[in-house]
Amino acid sequence: MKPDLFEAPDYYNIDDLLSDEHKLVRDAARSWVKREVSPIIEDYAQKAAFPKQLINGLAEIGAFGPYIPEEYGGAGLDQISYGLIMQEIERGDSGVRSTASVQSSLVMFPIWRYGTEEQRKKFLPKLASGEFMGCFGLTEPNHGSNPGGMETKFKDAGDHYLLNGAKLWISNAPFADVAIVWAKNEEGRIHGLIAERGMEGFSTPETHNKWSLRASATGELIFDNVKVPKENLLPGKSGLGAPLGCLDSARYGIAWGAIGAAMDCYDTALRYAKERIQFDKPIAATQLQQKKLAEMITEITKAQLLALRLGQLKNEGKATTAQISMAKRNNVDMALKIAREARQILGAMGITGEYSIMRHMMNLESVITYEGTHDIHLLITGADITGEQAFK
Ligand code: TGC
Ligand code: FAD
Repeated sequence: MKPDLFEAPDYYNIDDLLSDEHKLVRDAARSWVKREVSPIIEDYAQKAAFPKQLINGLAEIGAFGPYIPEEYGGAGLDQISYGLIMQEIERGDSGVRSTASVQSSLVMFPIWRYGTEEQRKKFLPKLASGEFMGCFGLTEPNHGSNPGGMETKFKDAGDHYLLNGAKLWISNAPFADVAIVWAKNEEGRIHGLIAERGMEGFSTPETHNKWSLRASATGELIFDNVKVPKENLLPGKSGLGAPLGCLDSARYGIAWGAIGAAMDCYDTALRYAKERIQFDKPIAATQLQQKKLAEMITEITKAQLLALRLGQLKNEGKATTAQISMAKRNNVDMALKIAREARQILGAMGITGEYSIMRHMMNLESVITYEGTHDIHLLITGADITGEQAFK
């Protein structure tokens, strides 16, 4: 892979709107990605392996629980810093950002928000340091966009619960130490349970043959009469709103993350277009390539402003689910379109692993599907503005 010459585009001087702390956190993540992720990531994506050696560095830049209070091992940062960290990591690779998103918003968040003080003390510091890795099991073979129909269930068996069912497409599952599992009780009410590796009847087979997010490990969670201690139930919230609340936080991070992938594709294509000579002049001097590049920077700038405003709302506790959906949907779609256009600017070179663009493009095909598909987010916006649910 070519050396990482990335220069972040900031066409509207958005840096001026960030605090010194935001810039410090962002720059630390940016240099870590350049130093540790860029040199190795193509190789790991090509061989479809998760680079486990990045776990300590992710913890050090505050990517595990950026907004979780310091008393539980988190970085105690605000939501804009969280977004900026996700942006920088996804500039390197969406799969690495996935690992951090899941750990922070889908594992640490529910323990922090819905867990007991004992659960917080037992799990959060180890998750923040990367000593424990976690995963989040909501999707099932028969229930993706419609998680409310889940079949995974648990029942009271005296001093423990008995958990049965299966989850599919679970990021980090193959190596996770703990899994936040969403399952129905005997009354059909959804609850979160903490399953721990080593519990009898709990297995996590890996899903192979992915063309996307190849540097992220994906797998199944299988529960065959697993005895879960009663103290592993998250008591603070039940119903579908509990997992959906975690998704709000993760989708917010993805809205920022996708900007990172788009910036990397744009920056690579701009540099290539200035250097590549055809018909005795740089292709950057042709109107057709300028159109592509000008539209890219316009869309990136709009996405940056959308994410920043959403971050302000989130800091004030005012961001709604529908606002988060709009940003996730818009920014991921924007990044995927930019990856496709940028790939064309590089011609044949664009399909190789010498450049990051094709990897970003394939990764973004997952990002536009997980955490609510492109269609589902449109329907969330539609329901919000009309007051009419069109899902069912
Ligand atoms: P609906 O009737 O709309 O809602 C059920 C209950 O939940 C409440 N609620 C929320 N509560 C908190 N936060 C939110 N964001 C909420 N959204 C809804 C709602 O008020 C209601 O409460 P109550 O008390 O009235 O019962 O539910 P529905 O069954 O009609 O479904 C709505 C829909 C389709 C929007 C939702 O289910 C959905 O978002 N589907 C998409 C599924 C999804 O996003 N799955 C993601 C799995 S995790 C993942 O992909 C991780 S990828 C790895 C990585 O991040 O890197
Ligand atoms: P389906 O729900 O079957 O949808 C198929 C198509 O139908 C989509 O285009 C969808 O938009 C459309 N559709 C569905 N319902 C409607 C409707 N009402 N109206 C119109 N169109 C509709 N899940 C987890 O729980 N944890 C994870 O860590 C996790 N990680 C993932 C990692 C990867 C790499 C991938 C690819 C997925 C991951 N997922 C995870 C699962 C992900 O959240 C689901 O794939 C996603 O929610 C969509 O579900 P589905 O794939 O079953 O598609």
